[in-house]
Amino acid sequence: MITTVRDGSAIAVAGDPNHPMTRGWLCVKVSRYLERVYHPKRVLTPLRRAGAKSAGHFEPIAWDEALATIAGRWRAIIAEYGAEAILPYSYTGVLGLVQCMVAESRLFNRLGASQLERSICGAAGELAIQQTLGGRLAPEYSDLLHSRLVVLWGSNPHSTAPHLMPFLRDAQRNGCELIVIDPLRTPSAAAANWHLAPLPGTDGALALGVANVLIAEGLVDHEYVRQHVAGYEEFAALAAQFPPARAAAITGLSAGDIVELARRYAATRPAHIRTTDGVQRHASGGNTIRAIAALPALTGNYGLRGGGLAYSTSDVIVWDAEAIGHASECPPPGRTINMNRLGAALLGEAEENGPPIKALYIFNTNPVVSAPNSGKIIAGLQREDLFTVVHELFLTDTARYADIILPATTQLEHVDLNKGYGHHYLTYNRPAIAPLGEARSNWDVMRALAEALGFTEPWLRQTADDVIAEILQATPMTREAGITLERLQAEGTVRLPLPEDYVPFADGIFATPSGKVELAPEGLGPPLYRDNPESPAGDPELAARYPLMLISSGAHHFLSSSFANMPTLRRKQREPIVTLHPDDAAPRGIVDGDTVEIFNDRGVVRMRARVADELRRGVVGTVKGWWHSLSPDGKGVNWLTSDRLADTAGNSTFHATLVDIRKIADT
Ligand SMILES: Nc1nc2c(c(=O)[nH]1)N[C@H]1C(S)=C(S)[C@@H](COP(=O)(O)OP(=O)(O)OC[C@H]3O[C@@H](n4cnc5c(=O)[nH]c(N)nc54)[C@H](O)[C@@H]3O)O[C@H]1N2
Ligand SMILES: Nc1nc2c(c(=O)[nH]1)N[C@H]1C(S)=C(S)[C@@H](COP(=O)(O)OP(=O)(O)OC[C@H]3O[C@@H](n4cnc5c(=O)[nH]c(N)nc54)[C@H](O)[C@@H]3O)O[C@H]1N2
Ligand SMILES: [Mo]
Repeated sequence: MITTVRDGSAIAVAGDPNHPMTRGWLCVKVSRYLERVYHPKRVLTPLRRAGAKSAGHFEPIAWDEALATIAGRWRAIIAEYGAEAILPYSYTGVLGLVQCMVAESRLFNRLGASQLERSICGAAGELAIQQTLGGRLAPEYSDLLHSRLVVLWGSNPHSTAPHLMPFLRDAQRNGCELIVIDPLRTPSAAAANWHLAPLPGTDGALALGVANVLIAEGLVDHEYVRQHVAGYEEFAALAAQFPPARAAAITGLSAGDIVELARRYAATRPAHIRTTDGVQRHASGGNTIRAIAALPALTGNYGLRGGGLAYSTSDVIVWDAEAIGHASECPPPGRTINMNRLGAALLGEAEENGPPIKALYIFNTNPVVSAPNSGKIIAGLQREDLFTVVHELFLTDTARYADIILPATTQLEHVDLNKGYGHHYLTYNRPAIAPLGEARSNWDVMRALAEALGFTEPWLRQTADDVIAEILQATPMTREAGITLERLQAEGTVRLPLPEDYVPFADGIFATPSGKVELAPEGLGPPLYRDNPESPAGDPELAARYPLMLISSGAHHFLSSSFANMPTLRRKQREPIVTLHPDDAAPRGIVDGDTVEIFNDRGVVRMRARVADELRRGVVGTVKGWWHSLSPDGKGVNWLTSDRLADTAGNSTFHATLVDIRKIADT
């Protein structure tokens, strides 16, 4: 991204024409980034609560006073309860090396604070890929031009990865076939040759059904399996239990469609599967991704240009962990709190393995809007004895519950180093303008807090540039390739040292214990299928009361709850809308445009109904991101979602949510 600056103010942002991914254009959200930077409601000074929690009354204070207050409260809490009573709560408001990874680890390691299990997004998928392939590696977007078949499996790049789309469209123009597997007919699905709409959370059974057909019809690449796959026998024995008829009964697809999917996938090479997060925010998310990741192994698609599987490119470079967190110089790590259980943790669950949480330090995240089961989180944040600091750009729904709010910088105002989110380039984020008002970056606040707490370690005092230089030097890949801070500053974007024709796993070597694709890893076995506990199949009694399955995926004009307070983008996203199938709307007396309430035991949320046959009967769809405070009755979708954890890595299960919907009289 290139920013044009005049007299110290940013006046335009544009994609870098020389960057191989953005190629001169930005997505609908980031192209309006200046509206965010210069938003009249940015928080520009530290603030102290002046009134009841959540009332939204704050008064400005000086940084020195804010820092001294925080250090004083933390010292007192540590003296009485120990450092584990402090919980840092952060996610990926920024994804950079310094402002995310280093900022979330160093100071809190030094304190011995509670650790946060950051599992709200893709932890199940990440671990599943790790277990199966040994690391998260994925092909370049441009390799789609070599694909003859692309399967988008629970992935909606039209909205969530727009820079992929030109490559996909070019591939389609070259004759590549596109199959989309999604309970919703997303824009990505509408442009496909074939759209399959399984019941949510049943993709594990679908993948096993496809494997069953591949095996039964002799479509397996046995030479590839012999050389590069471990656990085939165990996996095949499991797949034998999922003949098309059974997979059809579970997924709600026809047996014929499952057979057809397997045949087309096996017959068209290279075939590329892109599976991202839709399928894994379910109770069996990890097993589902493992089952899907088996299919390229059975057909010998790994290592083929235009084939393989795309989940994430994140492990193509793994930063030196010690340089990031300096954990070896710190007290033993505190107990771990799962971020999806924030409400429960604040309301007593934390005491099962340590002291109560007495202090929260929230940054890079907006849990009141974005984390599951909002009602519990809000109840927890209202605790009078809880000392909450929120470092933010805006007075978000979360910041309203803070005792102290600290003003944060935007990407235009701080130094950072970004690695690819789906590609293989490193980009140095050079600040274009000075911080607005008294805003400080995440890392600068950590340095200031370290000083207020009296810590003298040099790695708590470094500038962001020094941090980057240290980590580039400590990480073998960048050190050996001569990728230095100076080079990044000079070139902006630098390709990772990978061969020009890089295709993951082209050498047939996987970083697993066996060196092969593991279909039944030691201690795990093959990827078992289980019904979502919160689904009609998993809990018929609950489904009798709440028969509709609610999916809330990424909004086209928001990034989670970020950007959802920007006037232009809010106008484009219109209002909170729930889409129902005509056959679900009719018996409820709901017509297009009605105001409705979506409800279950966790909450009641008001939205506009849209009636369309864009999704399966029994499935209703909305988006994540609308702020509660900008929603019709002050409640957003996560009042409805479950804080149950998935099978793998303590992942969230947002899409495993049962609800019902009723029409309400228009007001
Ligand atoms: N515009 C925009 N872009 C974003 C985001 C955003 O909020 N807005 N969020 C960013 C973040 S944090 C992430 S993690 C990524 C996520 O990006 P994606 O992986 O694309 O995730 P989602 O949009 O949550 O879901 C993708 C699709 O999965 C479908 N789905 C849900 N359940 C199932 C299921 O059981 N089976 C199948 N087959 N499909 C299912 C949904 O209908 C949806 O169309 O996007 C990133 N990009
Ligand atoms: N219903 C439902 N809910 C979901 C999902 C879903 O599919 N359905 N998806 C989940 C997923 S995939 C994710 S990743 C999570 C995301 O959830 P969060 O990580 O909470 O993401 P956001 O809601 O965008 O909140 C990020 C906040 O960070 C702030 N921020 C941005 N830059 C900075 C900075 O430099 N410093 C500081 N201090 N703050 C900054 C932004 O202003 C914003 O308020 O949401 C989850 N929530
Ligand atoms: Mo995410």
